[in-house]
This record gives sequence, C-alpha cells and structure tokens, in this order.
Amino acid sequence: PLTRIGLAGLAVMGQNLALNIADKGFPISVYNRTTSKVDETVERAKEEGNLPLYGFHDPEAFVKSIQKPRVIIMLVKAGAPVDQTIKALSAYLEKGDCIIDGGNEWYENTERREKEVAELGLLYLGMGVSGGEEGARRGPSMMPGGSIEAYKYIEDILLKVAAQVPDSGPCVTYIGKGGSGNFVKMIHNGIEYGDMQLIAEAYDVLKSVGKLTNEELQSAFTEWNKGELLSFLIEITADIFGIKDDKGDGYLVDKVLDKTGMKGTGKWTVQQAAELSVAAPTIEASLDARFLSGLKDERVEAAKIFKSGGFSDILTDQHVDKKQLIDDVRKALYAAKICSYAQGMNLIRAKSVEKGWGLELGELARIWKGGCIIRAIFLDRIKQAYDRNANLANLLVDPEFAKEIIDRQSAWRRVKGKVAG
Ligand code: 2AM
Repeated sequence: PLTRIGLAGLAVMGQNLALNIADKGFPISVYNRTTSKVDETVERAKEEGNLPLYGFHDPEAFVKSIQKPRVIIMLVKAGAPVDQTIKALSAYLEKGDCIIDGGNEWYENTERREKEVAELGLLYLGMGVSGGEEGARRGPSMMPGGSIEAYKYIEDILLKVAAQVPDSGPCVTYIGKGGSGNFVKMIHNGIEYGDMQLIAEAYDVLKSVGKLTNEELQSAFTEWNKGELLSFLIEITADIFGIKDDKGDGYLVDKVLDKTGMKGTGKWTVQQAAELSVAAPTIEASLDARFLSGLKDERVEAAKIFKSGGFSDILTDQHVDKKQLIDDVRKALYAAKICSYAQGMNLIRAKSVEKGWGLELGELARIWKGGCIIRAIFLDRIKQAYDRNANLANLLVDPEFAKEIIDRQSAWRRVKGKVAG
C-alpha cells in the first residue's frame, strides 16, 4: 500500500518529525542520502511501537511509494543541499505533487525554488519548524508559507502533528504566500536571540551585583516562572542552576564556557531590520553580544586590564537589598521583553506590507504559544492586543502593554542604575 506522505533528510529534526507523523497514524515513507540513517529511523519506529514508517535507500522507490498527489517534506541543510535534494526527487515527481522545505531557509531561496518547481508543475511550501528535537517528536510549532493548495493537501496532518495548546488550538496556521513562512520563522529566531540575551543579562546583574548564589538564582527564576514571565526559557534556566557538575564538585553553570556561536537566522534578522529601516535594538544588541561572546581570549585579556584598574569593583561593591533587586530585575526583564517582541512584530509587519503578504500578527502569537522555544504565557497578551486592534502601530501603545511598561519603569531604571553606576 502507498503511504500518505514522505520525508527526506533524517538528521535530528527530520527523524523526530517523521516519527511524530507516523505516531499520529499517517503512514510515512522516509529517505536520506546516507542510508544508515534510514535504517536507524526504521529501527526507532519499531522500538517506539511499530509506527507506520517505511524506509527507502533509493530516491525513485521512495517517491513512488507515496500516494498521489505526493507530498514530501525535506529536512536537509539550508542552501545547496536543498537544491540538490529537489533535483534528486523531482526527477520522479509528477504534476500536482508537492515539496515542502522544513529547514531554516532564507526566504528568497524559497521564492526562487517555488518558481523553478512550478515549471515542472510542482507545488512548493517553505515551512519554519520550531521546537528542536523534543518539539519535532512531541509537537512543534510550524510556520508553512507558499502554495495554499499544497497547504490544504496536508492540513489534516499538520493540525495533528503540531503542539496542542488548550484554549488556543494546534500551533500551526497557513502563514501566507511565497517565503513568508521562512521569514516568520527567521524573526521567531531573532526574538529568541533577544529572550536569551535578556535572561543572560538578568542572570549577570543578579550574580555580579546581587551576589546571589546558584540556589538563590534558582529560587528567583522558579518564582518568576509562576507569573507573567512563565515560559520555556525561564523554566530551563531555573533548572540549570540546580544541576551539579558530574566531573567534580560545584555547579555545571559555573563550568560552562561563556562563548557562543550562531547559525545565521539572528544575523539575517538584523540585516532585514536595516533593509526595512525598522529599529530592532534589543535583537541587534543580542547579536552583538554573541559576536563579543565569541572573542573569549580577547575578553580574558581585557578583564585583566580592567580588574587592575578597579573597574569591576564599582559594579560589585554596591549595597544591595537582594529581595528588592530580584523584584526589580524581574520587572525590568518583563518590560524589556515587551520591547523586544514589539520590535520583532514591527519587522514582520514591515515585510508583510512590502511583499503584500497580509500576515496576521495575532495568529503568529497564537501559534508560538506551544511547541517552539519562545513559548510563553506572555504571547496570550500579544494575541489579545492584536485582537483589540489588528492595526496597532506598535505593541507598546496598546493600552494594556503601555500600562505594564509604565508600572515597571521605576524598577527598570533602578536596575539600569545598578549596572551603569
Ligand atoms: P546525510 O546524512 O547524507 O549527510 C542534515 O545535515 C541533513 O541534510 C542530513 O540528513 C544530510 O544527509 C542532509 N544533507 C546535507 N547535504 C546534503 C546534500 N547535498 N544532499 C542531500 N542531503 C544532504
């Protein structure tokens, strides 16, 4: 019997998404250039309960095993590998079949490919998938853009495979035409850069100025995660403070090298901000922080010079009321988060106007509520703000958000005072 859908590219995301689709009862064919990954995936499908997943070592047999109109999701490295995979598969695809790129692809590449495959009579979707390994397996947030006809073919699958959030539904919706799904996923990642940098700075203030221990940091973040900041990233941050190093004494967080890399979507977001003349200072500062983070050796040398100059003493020799500082940092973090999301939404709106995509910002907040890395209770408030006024010029001028910012202004300024001297 023929399968319902195919998936090509069985690295971490592909393998887990394929298993998720099979787990929801949709028979799936899978293929990967390196065939050992096909066998590995078939093995996992057996172990996880004889899921209806069928492996193929040959692209032709793979394509022909899928019912028509065929739908194939690709999860291969962005760039040339996507073009090569399209070439390998389209040799056997027929008019009306559909290819979906589930990777973090630059949106203009998707628009080019949509045109190229249209010449062969094929439909195309560029679909952002967020949630990492766990999300892909249990329920990701998905952002499909491109052919609405192709979306309709697989809507039933996507609605079941996506993360399910009580009261707001499955975390997937048709985003819009062309490369809009990839663009929205890119901005999602830019917002994620902002969230992570804000958390890192909150940690730094509490640790350097407040001299909180890891136990105190854990209890602060655990408390925060019960209120307006409730989110996946705050939750895993709280958890990490409790983890002991398995190679000796002390905490893991104090042994982690403070040096990070990046894969490109943050940089693209900042480039787009410049192209569109949209201010995105929080997201830009997060990207800058990653550049600086990468310069570990230079920073170690610089720290010696500034230490001998007593520079850091100004920061650390302040009298602090810990309880007040924790409360102030919580409010500052929330206020800054509102600003960061406002920037991300402004970027999406500016692009939507330029391209005529007609994107619905409230819907995007809804599908980010589950599955993805930036999932947070706070997204409900963003959805409500756009429900109140779909043409809101900026999240900050929504009456509710404006009030929240004003209420937190003094706390925010006190935190700024602590680090600016
Ligand atoms: P591989 O296992 O054969 O390397 C992430 O790297 C995924 O993209 C893997 O499934 C990888 O396949 C696939 N990939 C990378 N480059 C590719 C290419 N040029 N053609 C097909 N698949 C590719």
